[in-house]
Amino acid sequence: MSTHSVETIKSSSRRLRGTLLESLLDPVTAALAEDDRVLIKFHGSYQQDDRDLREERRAQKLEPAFAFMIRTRTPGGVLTPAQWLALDAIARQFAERGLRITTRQAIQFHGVQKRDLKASLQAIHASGIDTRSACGDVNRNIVVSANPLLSGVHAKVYAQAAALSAHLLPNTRAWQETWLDEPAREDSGNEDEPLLGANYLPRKFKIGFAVPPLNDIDVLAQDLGFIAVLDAHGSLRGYDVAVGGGMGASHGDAQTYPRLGDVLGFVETSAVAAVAEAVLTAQRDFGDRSARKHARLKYTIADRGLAWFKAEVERRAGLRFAPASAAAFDHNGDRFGWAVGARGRWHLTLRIPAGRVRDEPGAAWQTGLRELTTFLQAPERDGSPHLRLTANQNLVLADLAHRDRAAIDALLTRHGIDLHRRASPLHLHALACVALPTCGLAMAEAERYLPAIVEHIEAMLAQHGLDDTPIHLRLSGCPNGCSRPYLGEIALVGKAPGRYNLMLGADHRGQRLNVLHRENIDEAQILAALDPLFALYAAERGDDERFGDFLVRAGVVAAPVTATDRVALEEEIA
Ligand code: SRM
Ligand code: SF4
Repeated sequence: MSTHSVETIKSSSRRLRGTLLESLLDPVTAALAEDDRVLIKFHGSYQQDDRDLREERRAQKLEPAFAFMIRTRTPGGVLTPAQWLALDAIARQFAERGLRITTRQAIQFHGVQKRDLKASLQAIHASGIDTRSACGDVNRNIVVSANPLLSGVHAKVYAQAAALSAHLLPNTRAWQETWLDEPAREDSGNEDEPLLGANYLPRKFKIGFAVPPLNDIDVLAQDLGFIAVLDAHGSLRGYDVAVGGGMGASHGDAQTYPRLGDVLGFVETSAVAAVAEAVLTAQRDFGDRSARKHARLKYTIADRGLAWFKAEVERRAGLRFAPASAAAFDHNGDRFGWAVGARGRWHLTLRIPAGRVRDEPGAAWQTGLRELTTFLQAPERDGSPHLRLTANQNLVLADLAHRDRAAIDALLTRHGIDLHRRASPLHLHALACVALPTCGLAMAEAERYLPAIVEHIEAMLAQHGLDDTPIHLRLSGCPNGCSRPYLGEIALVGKAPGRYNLMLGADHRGQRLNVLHRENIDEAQILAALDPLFALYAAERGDDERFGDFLVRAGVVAAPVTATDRVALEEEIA
């Protein structure tokens, strides 16, 4: 079996250093040397080019308008107000499109010039955040249920996730030497990597922690998911462990597909690190390093069998899984507006369309949130007000006093950023990946198309008297699935400019994938396909029956394999 070129680049990189330092200093081009483009991902950055300008630059015989995306490692998306203000300042000084909250609770900056990369990363580091392993063949930013309503348990789960994120970081000091100018040490370029291995993982690896009944992180879309299990008193008892979730697929390639995680069983909280190490190292050793499209854990499990994988994890972790408790999820969206938490502290979930924090006519997202975070860190605030990015690209203001609510509401209204009070349920829950102009893999618009398509579908829902009906809509510019589209009740997956695959029938709990309904259709065809389905739904839906569930019950779409089916399968093999 041949080794993929990325494996060769990793192995000859001196633990992810490559020639990055030389590339950064090369004044002739705004780009990096080819191999360094692969390596910089492990440092939390991507070389991109502005696709809106590609043709123009080509006509002018100029190199593409290269610039860099930077992504933070912010486990659970928790930020202090001071950190938000620091990131906001970096966005204004070095980036082009404000701040972008991602579907993995990170912040991305776009449009950073090569000459500003080092200063940007140093400023991020100075705020107490890093970008290590935010991209690349490593464990990525760990996602955690963001809604702090269940704050006692949530705090414990978050602490465990943050510790695991640190534990699974590579040992290489390439990041510190490249960006912080730290001097090389004796073992530099040859650091021991007992967990990740000298060639790191075969592919990206993603971990998430969910606290039922919330599934706001889509735990079954993670390579490794920990689902909190509470005892009768509401205390954290341990976790059900799910493995092998993933969204990515390629059009026209049946060998690639989205897959929901399989639940292996229950473990106590003390076993989290051992289980994570066992799953990660099993994938390190058995993942397919010859074909990157076939290298995720989901394919390792599909190829070798779930029973084999479970036994392998048990052997490596030195434990036996207990039967899973299969806690029920009720929702994979966010809860918007004010909510009071366990200690009588208040939390406000704001809607940020596609996670983009940038001033727009009528909605001063960036300025408003800057003022708000300045308010949160004022000395007269009590408690520990902070921010939590959600995996649905939204923002929670957490741990606030009741008396501060009115001032916060007024501030949000003044800046026109109180969408959580005004937007339709469709709009509130819609997700869109970045896509054009920065994503090199985009086949169609997503983030920039979101406002228009939401407006069209809202109008159609209103015609059918469904304006207040929550329906989860997800848009991706290509089948890689960065907005987790295959878990949308309605999803549009980019195929070509202006053309999408229409996927229908996921549940709203993140436990059932949708299925392809119409292929490669334009906006008029999308709306024409949805109109009769909304009419049918309005006429025949059961009490509280959700759109995705209705479509499956009514036989409009075939029921795909569900998480419950998988639990039955797991019982069969146990
Ligand atoms: Fe993603 C690649 C953006 C979450 C699956 N993703 C990309 C790249 C880096 C494009 C590239 O490789 O050149 C995109 C950069 C666009 C840009 O201009 O910023 C990109 N992915 C994103 C973000 C920013 C989407 C968003 O709108 O929020 C999310 C950043 C997450 C983070 O903070 O770490 C993002 N990507 C996801 C998710 C959702 C999740 O993790 O919950 C998925 C599906 C889950 C999964 O991994 O299976 C996802 N991204 C992919 C894939 C397909 C992987 C696969 O197994 O096939 C690619 C392409 C690849 O890896 O080859 C990709
Ligand atoms: Fe880019 Fe495709 Fe991911 Fe959208 S889904 S950000 S288009 S890779």
